[in-house]
Amino acid sequence: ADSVVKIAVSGAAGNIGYALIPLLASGYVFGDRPVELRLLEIPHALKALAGIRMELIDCAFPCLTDVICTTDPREAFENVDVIVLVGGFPRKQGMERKDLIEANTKIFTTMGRAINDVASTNVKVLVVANPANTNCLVALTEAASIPSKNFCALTYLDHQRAKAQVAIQLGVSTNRIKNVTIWGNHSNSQFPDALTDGYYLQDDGEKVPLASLLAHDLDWATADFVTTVQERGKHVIEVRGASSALSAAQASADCIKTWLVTGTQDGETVSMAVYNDEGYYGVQKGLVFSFPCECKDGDWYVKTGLSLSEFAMEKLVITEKELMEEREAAKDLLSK
Ligand code: NAX
Repeated sequence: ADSVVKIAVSGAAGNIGYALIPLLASGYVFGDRPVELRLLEIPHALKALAGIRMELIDCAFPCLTDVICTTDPREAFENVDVIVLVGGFPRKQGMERKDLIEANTKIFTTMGRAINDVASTNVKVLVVANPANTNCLVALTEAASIPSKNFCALTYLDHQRAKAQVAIQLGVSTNRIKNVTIWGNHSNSQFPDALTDGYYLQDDGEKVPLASLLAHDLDWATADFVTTVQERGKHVIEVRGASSALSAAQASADCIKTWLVTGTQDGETVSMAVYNDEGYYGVQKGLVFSFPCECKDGDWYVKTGLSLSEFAMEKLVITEKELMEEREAAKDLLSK
């Protein structure tokens, strides 16, 4: 029989947690492998978490072997295969970004140290909580004994948002859009890119470049499209009255599945924010930056050799600058 996949989820009683946990427990991500869940929360959410545990029992998922609820990151992370860090300090009205970074750097320092001390060196960590790229950087820096390749931050939701907008514009179904890229930060500074060579529409056996299909729509592809994707999260909050949770959970599950279970299809890439140890595309080393990635056998590889326009390079510099500022703000705290 297959070995049990042990998965820890922090912030498990929150909005995204509530939508993500069933995707992990039902076999959507890991097929019929048995799953053990470690659900991590802060004390005030422990009662709600106990309620989620009751609901999980009532789902009678055939693959779910155990659900452990805890407030101790060490208990949650010990010997697990996958960690999804969804729990963080939310941005409150009037809060400045530097306050958000401060509150979350503390949390992610704790997470990183616990991962360092008790997790297996093969553990894979997906950071969802904002500011996602910098939280991921803090965690992997603190978890010095774990390879940085084992971490990523979620930009898959932005990737799917970008594909969906291109599909709507072209009047085709989203699953026929192959490859777009979210470059940089999971924030408004990100660069959603639909025009680089190698992005295409799958049309029966034929691959039609998006750049040629969008040639008459360049104003849209370089302006409206970019801001729509950048501001999609904000727009969902305005309309729904709460931040994206269903789509964020689905993207988290799909990111884990692509990274760790299925890999990417031949010729296809997904967007993942990963530790830039190589200086890919001229981006400063040492940032967690979203790139087009291929996944195989549980590892990601940044797809290199795409030929970026001058316009794209300018956009990359903007989001790189923001990530450098975030890193500086977090570093100041780390050194204290
Ligand atoms: P919620 O506030 O509903 O849930 C967060 C949960 O985390 C709460 O239950 C809270 O008790 C818990 N928590 C806080 N500090 C913790 C700690 N130190 N240890 C363990 N648990 C802790 O937020 P939700 O809507 O679920 O969003 C979660 C995070 O995802 C936020 O940071 C949000 O900004 C971020 N998002 C990231 C996205 C992405 O694409 N990367 C998109 C959606 C979302 O905005």
